[in-house]
Amino acid sequence: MAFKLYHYVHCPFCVRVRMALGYLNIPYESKVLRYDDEANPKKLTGVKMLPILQFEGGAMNESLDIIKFLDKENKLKPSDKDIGPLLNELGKPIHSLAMPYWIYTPEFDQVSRDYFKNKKEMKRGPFKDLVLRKEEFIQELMPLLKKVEDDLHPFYQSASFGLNDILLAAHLWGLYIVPEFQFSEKLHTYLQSVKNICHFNYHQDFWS
Ligand SMILES: N[C@@H](CCC(=O)N[C@@H](CS)C(=O)NCC(=O)O)C(=O)O
Repeated sequence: MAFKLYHYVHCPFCVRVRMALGYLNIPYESKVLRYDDEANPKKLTGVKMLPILQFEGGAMNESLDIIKFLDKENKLKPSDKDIGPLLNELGKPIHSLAMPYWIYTPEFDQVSRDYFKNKKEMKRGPFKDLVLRKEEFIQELMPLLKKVEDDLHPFYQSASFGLNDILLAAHLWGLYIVPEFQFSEKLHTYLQSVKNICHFNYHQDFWS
């Protein structure tokens, strides 16, 4: 079956699908959409939300549903523990730190940057204030990251790699773009091992 993945490079929900595709060794066509492109996602699934997986005869969104659909042999066994609440907690400071930098990567031009900024500033406030508040977000993040670190054995709450590692790594990945933030050696090593296991290359679509 031929797969096409519509995604945003920065988006953690898209990154998790890219990681799963890599882990499962499933070839796919990568299609990075402009953030201000409303028409194409709506044409595919009716909503402006990525990631979208397109296949013969259909298209679907929701990253977890996509991964479940792709993982026919159940290689990525989910753990009993729902990591969703932790990801929500992490997402708040991570995204406030990362968003002002994401918009200056080659994924964006002035039009898509303004679209993203206007949309996100409605919820989070002006990006220039987010940048000024970076220490506050880093302080909020540190205890959460310590908790994550204490739970690496060497994978998240487990001796073996699983779906939760993909979900966690995809969320944490955003921090690599923040110049004032540095991962501990343990977390960096963990993220790099997830990257290798998933044959993940964050930048591949920027430079191809
Ligand atoms: N529950 C969805 C969430 C996906 C999501 O929030 N995608 C964001 C990008 S990170 C999006 O498409 N936002 C469109 C917009 O805000 O315009 C999933 O897991 O796939």
